[in-house]
Amino acid sequence: MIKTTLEQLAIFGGKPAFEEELPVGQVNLPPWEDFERMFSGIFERGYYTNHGPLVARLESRIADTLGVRHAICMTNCTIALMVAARALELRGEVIVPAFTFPGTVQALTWAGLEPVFADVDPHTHTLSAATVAPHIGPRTSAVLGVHLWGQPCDPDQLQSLCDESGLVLFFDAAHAFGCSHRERMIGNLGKMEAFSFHATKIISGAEGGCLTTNDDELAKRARTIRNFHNAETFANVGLRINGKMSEAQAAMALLSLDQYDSNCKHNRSIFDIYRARSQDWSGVRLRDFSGHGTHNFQYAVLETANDPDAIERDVLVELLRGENILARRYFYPGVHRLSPYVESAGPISLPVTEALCEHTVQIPLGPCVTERIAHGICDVIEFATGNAPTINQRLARERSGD
Ligand code: T4K
Repeated sequence: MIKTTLEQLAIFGGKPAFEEELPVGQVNLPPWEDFERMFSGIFERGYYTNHGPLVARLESRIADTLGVRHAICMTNCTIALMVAARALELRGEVIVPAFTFPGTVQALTWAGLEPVFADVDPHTHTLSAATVAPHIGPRTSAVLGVHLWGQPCDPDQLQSLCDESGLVLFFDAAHAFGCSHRERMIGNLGKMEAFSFHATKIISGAEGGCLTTNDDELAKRARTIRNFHNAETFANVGLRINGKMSEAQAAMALLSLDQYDSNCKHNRSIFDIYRARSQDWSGVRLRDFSGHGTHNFQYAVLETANDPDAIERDVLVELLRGENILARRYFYPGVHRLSPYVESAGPISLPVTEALCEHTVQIPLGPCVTERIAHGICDVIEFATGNAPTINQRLARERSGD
């Protein structure tokens, strides 16, 4: 039912627009028969982890898909980033955005490095050469860019800056499987890139991740660090860890790769509905990923306007969640505002990051969103944006108890 009065909104006592909760995140599952077939193979072989045949197959398929020399599967993207930092022999400070998932920065800290936060570009939401340059100092060893929402993080300009300054450039590509920078697939940029195969990503191993590189020596180092066991030693690396992917994770990720094209196609069709309908929303803008290169369309990201007549971001999130549309404030707060960084970073000025943390919201996009549901979500947003001042005021009044 299309809402026509404030009272019909669930936050004001109405019936939620959807009976089932609609999560953000992909949460694609393979058909049960395929899952059974894959897992019965694992049971028959009785070989569950330690670089088994499914992990080997997955690495080769990822390398082929991305056109990269090496794909090294890991237990998740956070561990992959830690392994990358050790394989690259980084020291001292690494420049990183605060507008990202905490895992990006935590990986650096666990690798014994000092993250230095740089602001992001307001148009791309990613680091740029201009935002990074002022933070380069004598202790800087690298820049870790994040291909946020699957958009390439200024690879050409950042690479030139890092080459001039003698810095290593590597990327967190957790969001970017199947995305490209013009003709070049992400996975081939910088020295190394780290992907996530978490359940909420376009390729899911339930948990999982991988590193990619075109550098043979780095690949050997990463493969060695990934396994604490002497049996898998390809390079002299010092400290090692258990970052191995299990056969169960690889089975899920292989099935997910089989579904990649159809999942992207579905994402694109829903994204197109959001894009068309968002033209009628005032004070809320959908980030458009349909510009350059290929894209996986796994996220739908809205930005609310900094305008008293526009719907406030937190009001929009509360309102949507009331309707069982589980919108999320990704990413809030910035990592610089989280422990342990908030205590150690000192005064820090990241005005674009701060603004984005106050104005971005993710809405559902994945297998649970059919075309009908997408239109239903748009109807709610259209009503909210069209009645923003009254909704803002009524909520403020109710909160103050007047
Ligand atoms: N770098 C970046 C830029 C990242 O975004 C991430 C992770 C990483 C690095 C680290 O990658 P990994 O080390 O995880 O491989 C979720 C994911 O846990 C996380 O992987 C992801 N990014 C982040 C953006 O989202 P949470 O803590 O917000 O997840 P959660 O449990 O609240 O789930 C989100 C929504 O999905 C909820 O509405 C529930 C739904 N959901 C979730 C799971 C796990 C399901 O419906 N089914 C599920 O199985 O972080």
